[in-house]
Amino acid sequence: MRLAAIVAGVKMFAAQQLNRATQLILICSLLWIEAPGLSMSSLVSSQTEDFIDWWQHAVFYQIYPRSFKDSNGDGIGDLQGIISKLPYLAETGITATWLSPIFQSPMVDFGYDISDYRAIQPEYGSMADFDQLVHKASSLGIKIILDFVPNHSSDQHEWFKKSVARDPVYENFYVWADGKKNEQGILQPPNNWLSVFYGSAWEWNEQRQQYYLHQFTKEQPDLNYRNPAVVQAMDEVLLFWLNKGVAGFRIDAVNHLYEREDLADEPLSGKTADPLSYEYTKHVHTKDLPEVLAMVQHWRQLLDDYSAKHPDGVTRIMMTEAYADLHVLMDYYETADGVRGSQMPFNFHFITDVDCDSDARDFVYNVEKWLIYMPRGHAANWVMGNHDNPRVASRFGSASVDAMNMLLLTLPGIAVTYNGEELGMEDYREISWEDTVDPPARNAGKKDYKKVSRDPERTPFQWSNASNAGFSTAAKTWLPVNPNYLGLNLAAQQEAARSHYKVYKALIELRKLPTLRRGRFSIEPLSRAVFALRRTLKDYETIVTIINVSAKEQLINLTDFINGPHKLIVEVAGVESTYNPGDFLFMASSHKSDKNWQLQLSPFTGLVLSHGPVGMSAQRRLLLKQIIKSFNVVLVALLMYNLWRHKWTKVNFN
Ligand SMILES: [Ca+2]
Ligand SMILES: [Ca+2]
Repeated sequence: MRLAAIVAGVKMFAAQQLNRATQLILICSLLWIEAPGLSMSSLVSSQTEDFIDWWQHAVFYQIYPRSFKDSNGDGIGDLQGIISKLPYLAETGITATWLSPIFQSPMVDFGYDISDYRAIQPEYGSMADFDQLVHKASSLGIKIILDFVPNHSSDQHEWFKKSVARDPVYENFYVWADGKKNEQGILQPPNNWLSVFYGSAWEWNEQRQQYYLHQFTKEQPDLNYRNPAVVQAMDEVLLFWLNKGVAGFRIDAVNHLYEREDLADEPLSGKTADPLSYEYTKHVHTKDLPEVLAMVQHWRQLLDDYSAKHPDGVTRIMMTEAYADLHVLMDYYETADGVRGSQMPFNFHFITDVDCDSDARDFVYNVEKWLIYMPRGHAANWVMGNHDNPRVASRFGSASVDAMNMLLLTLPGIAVTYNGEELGMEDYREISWEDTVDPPARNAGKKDYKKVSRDPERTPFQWSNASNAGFSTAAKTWLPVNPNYLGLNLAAQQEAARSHYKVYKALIELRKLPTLRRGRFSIEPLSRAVFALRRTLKDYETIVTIINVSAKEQLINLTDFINGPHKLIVEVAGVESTYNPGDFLFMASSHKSDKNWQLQLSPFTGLVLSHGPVGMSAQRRLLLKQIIKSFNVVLVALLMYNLWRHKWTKVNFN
């Protein structure tokens, strides 16, 4: 009907204004766009696409606010700094970002110790700044996810102060316990539980004459989720921020929420002789308790109810942080009896299970295992980096930056990028002891701090080669800027003909293809050095990503993997690649099988290729699609104008 109406409209318009030749061109061009079955129609037809919710194929860009952009020259990143860079995110193609904590905090653990869950940390800005951030982000099509830190508050939170004072409302808001006297009559913590950040997980409070639990620093007392008033109070925090317009939450350290009630000792692991190291015990009573799952499901219900009640229809989501067994993570998605929890139980396997020594089979196995275990009907997610782990360039080597982004952004589902990874920023491991601020690094002492410090991956974002990498005008920034910023910065990469940033941006653009949004997926090792993944969708081009994870150049025969087409198009090639986007690669025809077609891959590089059904690169076709759409809009506008000028009754079809 739509097609018929448009054709009739064009005929009417043309009958009055144009000669026959022009009429024909107009009608043909519309037929070309609208007619089903023609390959080009796949470029504009979206009505038949399966429903994909906003988050199911998004790239979530993690911002570490303290290091992103300083707007007022105090050396600390802030909300106005983020606001000023939202256009950069939009231009890059980012549609969702999650912010590490921005709430009021004494900053013992840089915002993961919150003293007021409903206030903005003054050095980051005001609530008005936050409202402006949400508003501006929304106008640019970017959704904001906040970091929700439920396991513990700061010891400076009013709740904790009142709990210490045994205020009846807050007395049981935290996990308190009496100590045990040893044989010498000296008071000891109630059990052998250890802090993730080293030492006993218990701290004596003189005023209350009891120990309190802290799974992280002693300034981060654990909240008591066995108290319904705590659950209620935290629900209200979530609703407060939902009402501010956020699209969901990243939930911090979720598997530490509950501890065993009888405070039994944890068994020894045998992994280390240091009784103060977190590795000394097996955390069977302080981590991954079944009650965690029930709380995640409770929060999911809260988010679903909120989304259902709001006319905008936007699904509010949660992403959960838990370094846990695969079976546990899959239950977060959905339990065996069908109860749904987190939309995104973070998949940290690219951080924890592969590194620069992994071969192609390790990578394939790493991807497959998540997909094999994931319950049907859910979206996979792939986290390539975050503020707690060394950067991609430092884990896999700087030569692998483009290949890892190709992998991340062509896998099915959700991609998570830590700020700076689009440039291939590197850890600054040589930060001096004097400049080191990360709590576990300070706890480890001057001799060992470099091994555990998270400061190296948290240094300021490298915007340009200006002073402090364009991050701040301060004399001293909160963490030193990596001195490699003179060569490695965004401005340089935006100007260069080829750069990590340009590769990243091209990959995000490519992700708009229906094949990458909802195509089927397979992955295979082609050798120990090379693996390839394939995305296919009926009537659309196939996308193939090939990655060489070895230090040697590889010649690859793709004949078996690709099976059929004679021509491949290079969609994305890395900075060091010998190929260029738009290059055609021709395979030998079958009767010349003695000359099997080979592809050359430099060490640690990847390529994203496409083939069929149209012999044009997907990038160019996306551009053409925009042009056709614009053309369509102009035509419709002309028709509307004509309808307004000439009544239908006056039309004389010829
Ligand atoms: Ca600032
Ligand atoms: Ca806890």
